[in-house]
Amino acid sequence: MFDCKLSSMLNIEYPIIQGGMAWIADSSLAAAVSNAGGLGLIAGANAPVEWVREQIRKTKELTDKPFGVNIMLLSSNADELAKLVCEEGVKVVTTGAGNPGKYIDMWKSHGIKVIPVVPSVALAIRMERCGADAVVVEGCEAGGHIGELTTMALVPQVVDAVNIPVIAAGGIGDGRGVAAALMLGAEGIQVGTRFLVAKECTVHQNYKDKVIKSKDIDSVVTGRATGHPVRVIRNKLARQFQLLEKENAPAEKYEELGKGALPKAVVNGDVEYGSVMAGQIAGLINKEQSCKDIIEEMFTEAQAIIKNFQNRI
Ligand code: TUI
Repeated sequence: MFDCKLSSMLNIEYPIIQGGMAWIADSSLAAAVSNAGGLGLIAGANAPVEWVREQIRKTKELTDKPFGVNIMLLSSNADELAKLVCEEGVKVVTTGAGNPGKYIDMWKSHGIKVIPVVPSVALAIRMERCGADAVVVEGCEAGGHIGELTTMALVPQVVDAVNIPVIAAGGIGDGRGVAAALMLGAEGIQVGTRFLVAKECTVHQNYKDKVIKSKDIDSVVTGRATGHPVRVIRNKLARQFQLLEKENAPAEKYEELGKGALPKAVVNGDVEYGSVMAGQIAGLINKEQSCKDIIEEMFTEAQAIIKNFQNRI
């Protein structure tokens, strides 16, 4: 239906890839997104290598469609995960929170499609020169670790600067977002926050409810002072981070407060003292749905919007 370079490159039906949400994106979510015609991803994040290997193998049992692994480059075992995806025959790797340049040749030699997430034009150009197959251009509307620029401003600038396909991310939660991203010149989209509330997403129910209840202004960015800004839904933990920022506290204080905060919310369901990473589009999301319903709804809406505009011009 959406005939584009990205769908043919990745051998998927819809040009949508799932965000590699740390502690959340496991085989259940990845396989459901892939079975629905998108590209599902397993989050490497800080997980033990053997857990990631098991998730890759489980995903292969749950789907015969392509899927990928996201490698978060701030994680201490990024080197091991970079090798693991080669050993396990993973077809696609996305990366976040850093420059994956040193791994690209190894991944390419194993036939892996490499899609770094970039927050700037400069890094997109560097990634293209290093052999990346596409880039995810992520605006600061996204949840989790973010850059400075918005999706609206960044996507067209990267589209003008590179020849590889651009995948827009950050603030995309429905068909209007899909259509807008395509208008900006993107070949596809990456979605995180809406998949948080997917039926197949195994995040704690309290986390899903927090996303569903949140309104437009309920996300905040913490950690700017440490150079690692992270967008989360506001709660008691976010307020404690904001107080540290006001006091100009040393980096160790942030580390102490942030330690284990993501699993506290994801696994234990403590959405007051845990870190509830989600994007600004959370305010638009109001129900749990299957991945299939989410993807089909988004693309049916986008197609109707685009057709409607074609009739008006
Ligand atoms: O990576 C993400 N989002 C994430 S990772 C994550 S896990 C985490 N937990 C606690 C603290 C920090 C992270 C949660 N959310 N998105 C992709 C992304 N990558 N956004 C921004 C960037 C990025 C930033 C700088 C990519 C490259 C980069 O390069 C800097 C350089 O070295 O040139």
